[in-house]
Amino acid sequence: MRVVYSPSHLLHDPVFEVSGGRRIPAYEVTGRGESIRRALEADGGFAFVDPTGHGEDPITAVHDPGLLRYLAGAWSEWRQRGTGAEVIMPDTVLHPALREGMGPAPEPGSPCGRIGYWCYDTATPIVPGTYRAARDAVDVALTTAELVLGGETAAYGLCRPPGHHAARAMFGGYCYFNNAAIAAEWLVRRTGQRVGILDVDYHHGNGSQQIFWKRQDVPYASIHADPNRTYPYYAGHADEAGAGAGAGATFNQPLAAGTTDEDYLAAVDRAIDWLAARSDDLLVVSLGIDTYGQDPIGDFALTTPVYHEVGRRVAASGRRLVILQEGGYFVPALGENVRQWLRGIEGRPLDLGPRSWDGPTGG
Ligand code: OKP
Ligand code: ZN
Repeated sequence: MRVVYSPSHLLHDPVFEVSGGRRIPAYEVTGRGESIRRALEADGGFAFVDPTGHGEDPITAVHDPGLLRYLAGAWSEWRQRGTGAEVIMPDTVLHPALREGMGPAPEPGSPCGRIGYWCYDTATPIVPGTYRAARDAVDVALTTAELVLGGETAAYGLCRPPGHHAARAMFGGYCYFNNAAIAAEWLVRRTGQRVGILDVDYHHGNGSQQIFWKRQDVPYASIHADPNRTYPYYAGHADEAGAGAGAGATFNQPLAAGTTDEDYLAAVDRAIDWLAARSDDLLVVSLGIDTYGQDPIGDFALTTPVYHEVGRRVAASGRRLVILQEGGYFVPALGENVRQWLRGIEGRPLDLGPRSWDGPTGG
């Protein structure tokens, strides 16, 4: 399988985030991308490809051009302010009730106003290399989509930073641009087909859901932790099913803490069947590995072999697959779990060898 990878993800190197009122070490770190790169290189069955530039148009096909403009200039405008802060992070955000009944707020002119206008949380710091890395992650996604249009049955894009929390006009949740949504929209425009999104990250992809909420040509199926207990808190409930032309084209399966391999596979089967009835030849997969039992921010109980089986079942759906990395924060096993997932896609056997975290001499 072809793997699209860019070392420029290393430029996005946040040190901390603010979670539950505490300054904690960032979870979305460069080591994640390198764990995956190393595991796929060591496997020997993957061919690495560089991304190619696709410009701004595929981004503004999905996002507010103001969001792109903001992210492109955020670091230099913040630095000119001269506060010496090491990251850009909001202290004041545009809560919808602030202007309830009064119409939309204008985009502010001041740096502190602008960050809270576009960003909704304190988990998604902007550092000097963030914009370059986020733009290149989009190109990784689009190059992966292009490989599949060029005839590959499946290809994998090592997107970092991830994307599925980024909405049309908002970023957050470690995500800046919605890589999967941009790839799906690009595929729709290229092929005229209905392109499904299968989101298997532990968190609900509120951004992807928002972007395609009123669309029937990009059905969105997500399997995730119940938002009543987990980020992103305000979306991903089972009764959210889309609206307008997109009524019935969103399918959420919120799951309980402690979700097992067996529970999870049943949800995967339901999502695959649901998508099979609503999409044509192509699927974009938002591949998160934060469903793993040892993930520091997840509470599911999945084990390494289930990733191989999920991959096998997704491949058995017969769709051509654009597989894009989202989350997964237990770095020691992240690369191995991605590797098993992709081996499952290719019909290669589960390989719990000596290199594997869960293998006989692993860990
Ligand atoms: C990104 B992806 C909880 C903080 C959660 C953000 C999590 C973003 C996950 N106190 N912070 O879906 O893996
Ligand atoms: Zn996640």
